[in-house]
Amino acid sequence: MTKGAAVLFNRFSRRHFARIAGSLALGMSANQVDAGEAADRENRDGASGFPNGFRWGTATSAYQIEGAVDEDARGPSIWDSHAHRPGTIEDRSNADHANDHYHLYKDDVQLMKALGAKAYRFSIAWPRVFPEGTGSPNPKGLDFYNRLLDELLESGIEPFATMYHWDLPQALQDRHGGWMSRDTSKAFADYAGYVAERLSDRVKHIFTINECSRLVHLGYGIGADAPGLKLPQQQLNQVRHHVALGHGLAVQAIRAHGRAGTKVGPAENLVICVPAIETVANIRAAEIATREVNAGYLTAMLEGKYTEAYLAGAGKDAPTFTAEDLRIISSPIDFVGLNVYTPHHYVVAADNDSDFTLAPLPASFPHMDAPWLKIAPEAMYWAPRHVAKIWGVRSIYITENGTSAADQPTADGHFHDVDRIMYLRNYLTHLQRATSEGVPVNGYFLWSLMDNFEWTDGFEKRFGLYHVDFKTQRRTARLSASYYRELIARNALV
Ligand code: PNW
Repeated sequence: MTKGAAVLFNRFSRRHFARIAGSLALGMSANQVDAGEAADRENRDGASGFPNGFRWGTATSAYQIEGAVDEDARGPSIWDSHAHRPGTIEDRSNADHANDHYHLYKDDVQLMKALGAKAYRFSIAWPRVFPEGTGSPNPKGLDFYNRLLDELLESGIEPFATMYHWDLPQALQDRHGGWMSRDTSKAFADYAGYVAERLSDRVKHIFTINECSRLVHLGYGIGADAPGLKLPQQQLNQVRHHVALGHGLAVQAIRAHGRAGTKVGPAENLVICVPAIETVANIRAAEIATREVNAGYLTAMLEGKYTEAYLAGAGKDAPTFTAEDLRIISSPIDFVGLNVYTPHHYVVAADNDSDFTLAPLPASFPHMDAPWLKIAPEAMYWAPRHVAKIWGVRSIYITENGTSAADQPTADGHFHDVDRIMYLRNYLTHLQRATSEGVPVNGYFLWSLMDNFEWTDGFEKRFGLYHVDFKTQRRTARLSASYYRELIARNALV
């Protein structure tokens, strides 16, 4: 416990004790004690609040919720093909219908409104806008997002759009091997510029690519995600370079075609390095490690170079690139989006060449409803703090945070997802630690508004504040929805 926290703790417990003692002596009623508690809570809010104007929102992505894959001339995406390939999805499902959000978007905006959320992060499906990836745009595809934006703004919800959340037009996979070719990076920028030109009158914040590292690693490295490839190391490193290049080209295209003042940045799943013990030496080691383990992505985007250790480690498999590529990759951005779920490494300072050791997570490390979702609330402190400290980033959004939970309905139809509430409360406590120390986090998007198609886990893993019955499309608020509504209303921890 920090010194400040210890002092606070003592003050609260002393006062609490005095109140209880006093109420017993005076024979106060339970109600009066409650009033005392309310006062206590107000005091606590003062110490546990978030900055004024902090944006609270929820997040989703196109393929995971929209459905309507054949409607209004949408082209096929690599995820349509992947999900229809036997053996790829845990429950043999696909997202042909998913949440039918394409038709139910108005109802879904009402779900956000009921939370009091004032921001929403969604993604635009590239194959709706350019069914062939490039060439003729499909106005009917873009119209869906026009309708969605109008609905959001009418409900007082600020839209934050992601340009690429993994649903590459299949045509680009067929023509160029997807991100194996820099033609895809260029096509991405053209599409992003086209969309920015038409939507930036209403969308002021744009994320380029969601989680470069996952799409590269799972899509092209181990082949679990679309397009399901297992490339050798050199080609994989080249894909990584093309994805980073696509980000940079899109930043430039969005600036060139969007309205003045349109803000743009990536939505990364930073590989999060937590100091194992919060000593000065370990914190320093965790910062050094963060630069290295993110060398292909955020480090390149923010520094305009691949680190020596990254290139040396890749050796003969290093990607081919030009100095101009690196200038593009590091085009100035307005903010960094961070998806924070889980710690990736605990770091211990070491007297070796790299100055750090990555401690492997023991098998006993606790996790949520998915084995990868290890529980470490402090990841929510260290991720933005590292990004602000190492690179001097002045605006950060938590673009995703949340957990799946396996709650079953009670006899009267309630969903008491108390483990999700536990997870959120603890992560948000560490987010509050960060903002109260001045780490410049401007908003938080909870993943997810509602249960949806969880990629290779199909519909088996449920991340929603709202439960979805996929047979009837009925949405039911879970207890965590009440938790989040309460937190938003107070702009403080609950
Ligand atoms: C994110 N990790 O994926 C995606 O952006 C969402 O589309 C997805 O539904 C959500 O998280 C839940 O899985 C991640 O291992 C997958 O750190 C894995 C990790 C992080 C994010």
